[in-house]
Amino acid sequence: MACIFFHNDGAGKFSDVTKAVNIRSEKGCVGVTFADYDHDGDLDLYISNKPGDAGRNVMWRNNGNSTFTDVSAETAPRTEALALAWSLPISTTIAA
Ligand SMILES: [Ca+2]
Repeated sequence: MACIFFHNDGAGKFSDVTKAVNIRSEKGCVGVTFADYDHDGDLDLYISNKPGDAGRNVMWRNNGNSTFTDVSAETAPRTEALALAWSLPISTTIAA
């Protein structure tokens, strides 16, 4: 199953913006995780794909302009893991 990126219009409707945000949809998508890995204030995206011939897992950097860039080669180890957990640096403070 391909990943589809939906935009919430704020009025209860969603639209498919997968191509507009530059997310390449690979077959076998099984999970997604959002986090701000580079601490620039924009949520980045990690997509886990089905292991095997379905495709590789991909780390997408949020460019801050409604598009994403594949930064897997620079950031994420090549893995066939089905899920990803993010951790915050110990020095990070979470506002209540
Ligand atoms: Ca970010």
